[in-house]
Formats: sequence, C-alpha cells, structure tokens
Amino acid sequence: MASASSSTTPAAGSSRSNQDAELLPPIPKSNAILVIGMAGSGKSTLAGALSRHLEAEAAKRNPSAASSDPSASSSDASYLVNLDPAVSTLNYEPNVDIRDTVDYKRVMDEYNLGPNGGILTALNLFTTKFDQVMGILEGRSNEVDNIILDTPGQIEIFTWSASGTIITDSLASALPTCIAYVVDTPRTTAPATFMSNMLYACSIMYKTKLPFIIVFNKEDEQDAGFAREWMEDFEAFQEALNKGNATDQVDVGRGNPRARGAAGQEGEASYMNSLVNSMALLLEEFYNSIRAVSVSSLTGSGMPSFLSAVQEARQEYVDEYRPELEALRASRKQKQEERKKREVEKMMRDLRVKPSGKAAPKAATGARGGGGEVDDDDEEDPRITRMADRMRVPGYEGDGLIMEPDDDDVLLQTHGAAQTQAGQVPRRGGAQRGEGEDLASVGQRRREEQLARARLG
Ligand SMILES: Nc1nc2c(ncn2[C@@H]2O[C@H](COP(=O)(O)OP(=O)(O)OP(=O)(O)O)[C@@H](O)[C@H]2O)c(=O)[nH]1
Ligand SMILES: [Mg+2]
Repeated sequence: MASASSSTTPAAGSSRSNQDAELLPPIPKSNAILVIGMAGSGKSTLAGALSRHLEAEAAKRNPSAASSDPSASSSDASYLVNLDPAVSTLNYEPNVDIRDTVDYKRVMDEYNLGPNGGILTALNLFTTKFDQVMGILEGRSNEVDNIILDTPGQIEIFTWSASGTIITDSLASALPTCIAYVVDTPRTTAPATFMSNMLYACSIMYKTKLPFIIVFNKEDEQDAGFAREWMEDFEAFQEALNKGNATDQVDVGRGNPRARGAAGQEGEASYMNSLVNSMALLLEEFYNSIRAVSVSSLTGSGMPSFLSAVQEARQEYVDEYRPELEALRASRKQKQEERKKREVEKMMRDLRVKPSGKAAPKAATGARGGGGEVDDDDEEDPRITRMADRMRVPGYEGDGLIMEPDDDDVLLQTHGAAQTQAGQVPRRGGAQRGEGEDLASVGQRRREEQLARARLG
C-alpha cells in the first residue's frame, strides 16, 4: 500500500508534459477531487471539511488578504461542485449545484420514477449541460488549488452510469483528477464487509484508471489501523478472519462478543471465509498501487495527509495518466486523418481524378485522339474544365478531368476508353458528336459506322 507521506510532492511537476502535450491544453493549477463512496460514508461532510481546511490554510498563508477581504482567500482555496440532486442540506456552500439546474422531485413525478431512477435521470439531464460546467471549471482552474466534486449517495448511480463516465472523463481530460474513495471505517471492521468495499474500490479504479486515494473516514469513531494492517499484511487479515466468521465485526479494541465467540466453530471452515481469503490474495496488487489515509470529516483531523495524497495523485496523473491520454488523442487524430485521406482518395477515384491533380491520361478517359493513340497536345474540352471547376473538391487543388454523367459524350468517352485500351476501336471520328449535330444523328452515324466496320472485318 502506498500510504501518503506528509511531505508535499511538488504540485507543478508538469512542465515536461506541458511541452509534449500538443493535443491537450496545458496542465492547470487545480486538482479535481472526485469524492465517491458508499451511502452515508461521509462524502459531503468530507467535501465541506476539506474546503474549510483549505480556507484556513489559505488564510494562514495570506493573512492580510483574508482580513481585508474575507471572501478572497476562501474563494481561491477551493471550488465546490455538488452532483447529488437528492441531498436536502449540505454542510458547505457549493459553487455549482446540480439542484439549481434539475429538480429531482419533479423528475420523479414527470417520468414516474422511484428515488434511484429519479437521481439517475436528474444526473443524466445535468450531464447534457456538463460542457457548460466544464467551461466554468476550466475558467477557474488556474485560480483555485482544488476543485471538489461531491457525488450522489447511491454509489452505483455515479460509478456505473454513462453520465458518471462522461463527467469523470471530461474532468480527467482537462484537469489532474483523482478519486477520493470514502470508506465508513466503523462499518468496515468485518472482513467480508472490508473485502466488499475494497473490491468495489478496485473496480472503480480499474474502470476510471485514475489516481486513487482510499479515505478511511470517521477515525474519531474508529481507528483505521486495522484496515491499514489488513492491506499491508495478508496474514493479519487471515488471522482476523480466523477469529470469527467473515461477516462478524472483528474486535478492534471495543469488544465484540460475536467476533471471538465464533472462533474455531463454523468460522474457520466456512465457505465465506475461504472465498474472502482467496479474494484478499487477489487484492494484494491493488493495495500496492493505491494510497490510503485516515481522516475524520467531523473533527477535521487528517486533512494535511489527505492533501499530501492528493499531490501524489496529481504527480501520478502527470506521469502516467496524461501521457496515456495524449497517446490516445494522437492515435485518434492519426486515424481521423487517415480516414479523411482515404475518403478524399475514394472521392477522387469516383470522380476519376488523379491524386496529383493532373488530368487522367487521355488513353484512360479517351475523349480525344484518333487511332487509339494518345495525343498529349490535345486541348482540354472546355465543358470538362467547366465541370471540374463546378465540382472542385475543397482541399483539392488539381484541374481534374471530371465527366458529366448525363452527357452523351461521357458514354462515348468511357466506352471509348475501354475499347482503346484493348486496342480495338478508334474513338475520334467514331460516334463523337460534331458541331451542330443532334443526338439522333450521332446515333444514326454510329450505327452506320459499325455496319461499315463489320463489313470490312
Ligand atoms: N463520527 C463521524 N461521523 C461522520 C463523519 N463524517 C460524516 N459523518 C456522519 O455520517 C453521516 C453521513 O454523512 P454525509 O456526509 O451525509 O455522508 P454522505 O456519504 O455524503 O451521504 P450520502 O450522500 O447520503 O450518501 C452524517 O450523520 C455525518 O454527520 C466523521 O468523520 N465522523
Ligand atoms: Mg452526500
């Protein structure tokens, strides 16, 4: 487990990436902290506590500004976004609030939905305007240090919905973004509950691929030492499991009668225990790649170590996530260009235009030149030039030979080309329409000539 150190990793470490990033805007000063967690784990309380801590830090750094304009330091310290449409009261004042845009209760009534469907639909409706929110956030992204986003209580509504993915991806493509996964520590002391929570966290990390911080909240009620130990030492977890059934709260200092009572009976041998054991082994790799901190959103303890973890996450974003994003953008751009090129080539083929922009060889288009020979000095047909001008493709600079599909000559040209290439019938002097000659006469003349040739042959 990569636990957050108290020393602060340089926030800006992004100059290299900035130089390379031609396809993405430069990395801004702000970090986006997406607060996710199970219902009631303390997401909103954490968002509020963090913003208050940042305000206090900003006031300490710049006391004169804070005293002359009390709102100045706080506004630059953090920017808060509430994405929970169903929350009734918040312990912070959000700068952007989904409730200002969507009325979740009306959505429920209008679409005849239950509470979860209502939250999901409200979030979907809000996501259709998220580009405007991104505009606001990007506008502030070089002024504030941290943009904190509080998500809806029902975790799956955010993590497994299209709108959650759109919001997360939009943020991550513009700002160094990390996930703060809030764990309700007092409710996670049973090995199976702990495991489920960690598996959920793991699935979110692999889905978003973003830097990840596990925040063991409510440390005022329950110390998170047991969780850290389980993450670092598999045997300690196994031992806890063997003390009781996997679903029992493990005695972590406050005495749990069920925990020890079950030891050695059904606990050790149960299916649940062996399943949890195997999954714990699988999670070892996950534990190695994340950072974990413990805080109390109620008392405000642990905020400095949480912010250190955010800075580490920022560095991870710059070193790992951003280059991948750039590579992805570059390959998408290259594919787009290749597709565009293919389409232009196809169109030029359809229009029978040489890619160089020069007229196609006359032998192949065959409107002029007698005896099947190509006459290089032949003048271009003015009607063809006019057509070429009319149909000129944007971006194509050539004077391509474009044939008029409903012109009788076109049929003759095409037909003649095939024949000339095969070295058979000379075109010019064949059925080409002469000055003042109408189509009927041309047809008549063509038939006569064919008859004559047949006789000769
Ligand atoms: N003791 C203690 N209680 C906390 C702490 N953080 C939050 N709570 C309490 O936990 C309850 C839920 O807190 P919220 O912040 O609303 O949790 P949430 O995850 O935003 O809840 P939903 O958005 O409804 O899922 C509230 O009663 C909080 O007072 C903490 O650090 N310690
Ligand atoms: Mg909340």
